[in-house]
Amino acid sequence: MKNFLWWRDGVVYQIYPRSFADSSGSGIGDLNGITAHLDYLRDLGIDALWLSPINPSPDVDFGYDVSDYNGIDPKFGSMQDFERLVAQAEKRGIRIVMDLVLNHTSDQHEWFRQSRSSRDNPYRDWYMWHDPDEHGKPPNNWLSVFGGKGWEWDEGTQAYYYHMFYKEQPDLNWRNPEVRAAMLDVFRFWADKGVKGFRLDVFNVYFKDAQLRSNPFGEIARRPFDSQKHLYDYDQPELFGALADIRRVLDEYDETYAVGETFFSTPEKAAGYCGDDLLHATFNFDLLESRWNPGRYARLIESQYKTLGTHKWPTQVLNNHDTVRSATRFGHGEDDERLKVAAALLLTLRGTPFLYYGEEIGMRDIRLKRGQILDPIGKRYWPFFVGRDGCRAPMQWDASANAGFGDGQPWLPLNPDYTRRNVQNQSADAKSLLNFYKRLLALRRASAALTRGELTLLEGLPRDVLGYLRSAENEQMLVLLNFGDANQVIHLQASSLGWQVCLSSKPRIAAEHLAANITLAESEALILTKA
Ligand code: ISL
Repeated sequence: MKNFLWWRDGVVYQIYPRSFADSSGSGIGDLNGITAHLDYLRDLGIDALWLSPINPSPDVDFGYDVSDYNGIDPKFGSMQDFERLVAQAEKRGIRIVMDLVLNHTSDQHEWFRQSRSSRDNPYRDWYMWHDPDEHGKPPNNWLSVFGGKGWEWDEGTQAYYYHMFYKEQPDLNWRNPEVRAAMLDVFRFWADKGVKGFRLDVFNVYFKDAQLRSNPFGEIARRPFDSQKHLYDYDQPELFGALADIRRVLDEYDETYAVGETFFSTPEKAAGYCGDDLLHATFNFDLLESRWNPGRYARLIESQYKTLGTHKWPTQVLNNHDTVRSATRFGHGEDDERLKVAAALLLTLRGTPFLYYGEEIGMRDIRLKRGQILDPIGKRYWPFFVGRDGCRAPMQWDASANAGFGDGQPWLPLNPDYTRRNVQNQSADAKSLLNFYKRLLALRRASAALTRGELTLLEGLPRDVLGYLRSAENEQMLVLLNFGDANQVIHLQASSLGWQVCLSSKPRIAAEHLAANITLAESEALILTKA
């Protein structure tokens, strides 16, 4: 395809490094494990790997509490291992996207150790410190989104510091120019190593209300631990300047991308953070949060278009490391047919698709007993919320001991279905979900229409069917997705005859010409092209 722009036309695959492949026998996945599987990823047909954080971390939040932005955690390997991964990936046309967690550091980061050591330490103002009021109380009522109070009392210096997440994750003071300069250096450090993209963890909460106003209570809790309406602890105007600074640094490098994770924001605000001098894109969790309902998806597609316009580029996500896997949400028992429809949706919509390791083989969440839970929010809020371990189980490579993940006892239990559901089995089975992903990815890669084409929803389809046209550069693709469990007859307008089969999740003859009436099988994903 001409003018291939990786972050627009390509596909990103998220790896949770602890869980992908363990080369050392420690029970924890590592960088050399990833490097060893690069051929698999190339053959799958992806363009970039987003690695959940690999910086040194005490792992209170499994890497999302960073104690050194410019290092590699020894449990994942060395800087040489990382450099080798970047080089080996590049050889296979795969770029590396780093996850930067810049809203907060670990309380073990040297900056915070300094900051809390005394009130006149040069790093004091790098974090959000506040004196107690005359009753000894913190400045406002802000809660941590992981439960409990947001302000933590520091005995040593007799002051509070703010943490939006765990108390071991103190928030940085982004209003301090030294902090901003240090953050820009982090981008430079990794871009100089050949990293081609950055995923910015909760970037829209970097700045909080300058007046530290209290948040209103009374919202219906999204989870048992969040009863506050977050009004003043995110989406502040200063953010735009900080994003523009970041973009200027990225633009000093070749095709270097930034995708931001918004938190508690609106799609309109998320779109406002994208632009030629801001972020390239922000995550859209519409698909991930939606029910299995074609009408709902149609409305989401329309509203994405409306909020982003033609210039800003969408992202499409069905899975990540914080959410119950799509196979668990949508799968019918062991059957993967619906997951093929979901895959076709993800990979034929307008926008950059993000896959999550194991999605391509339909990995289901693991179910843990209370005593096995490792995610602190799961431990704290069980049984109302069991935490996020379920979607973080070791990758299922084959049917051998530990599913081929590694020799050591894996840090989280394997899904017992690994003896059947694994990469090796699915590679050998032409009808598997894995082979469907591969065919879809190959088709998408070769098609300007499926990547950068315009999207037009089809009207007048049966209620269970979602259909849309993608068109670009004299190429047209028609996507028909049957979300239901019964056959559906689709009547194509006479003017749009001449379609032939390009790809189907059901047995069909490739290049078969279709008549005006097409019968879609139950849970069929069908992609047609103009002959
Ligand atoms: O995982 C969640 C709760 O179930 C989300 O609300 C999550 O806290 C939110 O999407 C922000 O997530 C990001 O930042 C967190 C980290 O724990 C998540 O893993 C990360 O994706 C704090 O750094």
